[in-house]
Amino acid sequence: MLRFLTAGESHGPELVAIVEGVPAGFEIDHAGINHDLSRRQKGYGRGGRMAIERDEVRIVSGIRFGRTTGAPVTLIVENKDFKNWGKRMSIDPADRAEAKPVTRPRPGHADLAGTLKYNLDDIRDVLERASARETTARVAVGSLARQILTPYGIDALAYVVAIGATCATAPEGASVADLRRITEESQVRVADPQAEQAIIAEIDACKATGDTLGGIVEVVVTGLPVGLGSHVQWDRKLDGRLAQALLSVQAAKGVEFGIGFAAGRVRGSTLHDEIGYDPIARRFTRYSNNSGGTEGGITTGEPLRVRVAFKPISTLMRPLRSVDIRTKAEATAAIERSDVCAVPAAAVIAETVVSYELARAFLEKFGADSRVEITRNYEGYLEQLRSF
Ligand code: EPS
Repeated sequence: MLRFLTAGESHGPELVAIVEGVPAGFEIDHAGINHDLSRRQKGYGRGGRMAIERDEVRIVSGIRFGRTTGAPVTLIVENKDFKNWGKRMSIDPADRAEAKPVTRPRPGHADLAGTLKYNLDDIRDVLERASARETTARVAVGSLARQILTPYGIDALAYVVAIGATCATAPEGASVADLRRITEESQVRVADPQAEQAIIAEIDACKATGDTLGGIVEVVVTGLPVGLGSHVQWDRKLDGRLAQALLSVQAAKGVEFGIGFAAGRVRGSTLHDEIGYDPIARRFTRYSNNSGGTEGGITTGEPLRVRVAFKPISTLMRPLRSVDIRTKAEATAAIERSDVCAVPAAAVIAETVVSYELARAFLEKFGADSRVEITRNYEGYLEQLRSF
């Protein structure tokens, strides 16, 4: 079973992930993980932190000579900003006086609920771990997981489809390769140059007024076989698992598959993806993909299409009303250095989070201890489908 945990604070020395259940024999391209980490750092609208960091992963276990050994893989990303924090993130009780406590919770962040729940007297104890900086570790894990799927032709791509009130529309008939090329060059990861200009102008306007912006990203995954996930038990349904994974990303507020919430407003005859059969490829086909690639919690073999809505970042440079947790007096929320808009980065996070969850489902279906064994299982299954 593939599983992982992350640890680390936003301004602590480093972020760490331990991934267990990685089978042996997969070639891991270290530079590929660093590439995804650098993609996560990009995007118009990010704050000062990204100028300080140059996220690079150090792999300290589970890989020898570029190949997985089957042992747990430990991934470490250093926080370069740690050195600027002096003793404020120290573990030594003698350094407590060095840190001025944060006492004015930001509406929208984990600040207040986390501080009350854990009975803390400094909101920093919550915000350091709740920060979206943690996604650095998750992107490293998802990027590693992506490299388990790549040899089987499974490919995930995410891009931005809306920021604030501006929707970005991809060119009609664009292939995934086209979308990758166009969105990778875009400053806000959209496939629509006109929308890009409007979004940049809106980010500038928000920055000028001390405000922030959210948006929507779309993840598309091609090359999936029919049959990942299962209808037989609630916690094995793939769409449910993907939704949980995606909603656990900081600032995520909603997930929809295929036509999503619109499915509740149309008739069944319009919605459901009619079935055909291609006798040459010896596979079942669909006339549409409104489901977004899952039925009954199982992949249909059509591309997976999932959208995630992200709320605007909760640190506002023109802060909202709050209350000081010590004095209970009305106050404005604390200001942490932050981003105006991190939705382009959220797309990369969603892409890698989905890759991880799909790799987990893939290994559940075909899983074994080595790549050779997995490939044999996978190819045998494809042949079984063809001769069905
Ligand atoms: C982030 C690092 C953080 C923030 C942001 C995401 O760095 P810092 O707090 O030092 O500026 O830029 O985190 C948040 C928006 C948040 O609310 O926690 C990153 O690496 O992505």
